[in-house]
Amino acid sequence: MERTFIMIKPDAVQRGLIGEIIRRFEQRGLKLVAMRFVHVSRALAEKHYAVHKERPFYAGLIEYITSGPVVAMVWEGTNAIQAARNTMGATNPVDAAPGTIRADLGMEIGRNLVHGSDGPETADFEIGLWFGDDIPGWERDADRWIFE
Ligand code: IDP
Ligand code: MG
Repeated sequence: MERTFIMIKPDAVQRGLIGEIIRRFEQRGLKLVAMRFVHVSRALAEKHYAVHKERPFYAGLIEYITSGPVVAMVWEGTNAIQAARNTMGATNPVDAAPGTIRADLGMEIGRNLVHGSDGPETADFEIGLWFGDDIPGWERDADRWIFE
C-alpha cells in the first residue's frame, strides 16, 4: 500500500468541482485517509512548491495556490501515486488524455485543478508538510473487492 498527497486547487474549489474530483478518486478505488479544507498561507505554499523556486512560473504559481481555499487530502492504495497521477492527467490540460480530471475539466496549465505527488519521496514530504506523520489507516469493507 502506498499513500499520495492530493490537493484540489483554488480554481476547482471556486468552480464547485470538489465533489466531482473526489468522486473520481473514490470511485476508482483509492481510499481516503485524511482531508482538510485549507486557507493556504504563503509560507506553506512556498514550502510545498520549493522545488519550483527557480522556475519562471513560480511567482504566478504561489499567487494561484494562495488565491483561495484548497482541499488537501491523502489517498491510499496499491501504486496510489501513479494511479492518482493517471487519473489527474498531464500537467497541461491540453495534453491530458480525455477521461482525466485535467482534460475533462480544464483548459490551461496555470489552472489545472489538482495537484498530486510525483514520487514516494515527494509523497512523504508533502504528507508530512500538510498533515504530519501519523495519519491512522482504517479498514474499509470494500478493500477485498478492490485490492487482491
Ligand atoms: P504537476 O502538477 O503535474 O506535478 P509540475 O511540473 O510539478 O506539474 O508543476 C507544478 C504546477 O505548476 C503545475 O501543476 C501547474 O499548476 C504549474 N505550472 C507548471 N508549469 C507551468 C507553466 O509553464 N506555466 C504556468 N504554470 C505552470
Ligand atoms: Mg509536480
